[in-house]
Amino acid sequence: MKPRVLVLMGSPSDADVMAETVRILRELSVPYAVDVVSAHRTPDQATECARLARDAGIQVIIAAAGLAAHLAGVIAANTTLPVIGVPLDAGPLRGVDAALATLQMPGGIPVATMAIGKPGAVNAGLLAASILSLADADIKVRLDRYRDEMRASLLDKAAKVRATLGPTE
Ligand code: RP5
Repeated sequence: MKPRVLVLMGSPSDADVMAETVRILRELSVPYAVDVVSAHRTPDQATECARLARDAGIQVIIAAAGLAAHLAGVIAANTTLPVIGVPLDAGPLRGVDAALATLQMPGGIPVATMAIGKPGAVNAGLLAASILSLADADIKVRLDRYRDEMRASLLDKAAKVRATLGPTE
């Protein structure tokens, strides 16, 4: 199947966290491709990746980076596809640097910025699927099922917490 979501990260050191995005896309059967491109170290590859994506059939790009995280912004500057940014915790500022760099885009070039780190990586996969679900009923069904299972799992765990920690009769 042709990839519909392109998952980019700024360094191989981002792969462990971005495995969470891939896990979600696999769970929802969304075809994806992965690459490592850097706004700073391989700027030509990053630009080319963004410029070729739409004609390659990509519908959403996820771009994750840490530190002075310009990857999502550079990608968004070179395509009008939706770009989801994931700021990563890669240094002493614990990802706040990357969050601000990814989030504070000037008007005209949007980046949908997720939370720092793993929760953001998970949500990037879900948001990409959600965008695709606008025109894909099968993905919508799988997203609804994901929510139902999450709700059921939490209700089950809540019942166990009540049983373990709740007041005695
Ligand atoms: C960013 O710098 C990458 O996205 C990574 O999060 C961070 C550190 O990269 P490495 O020095 O580990 O390659 O560009």
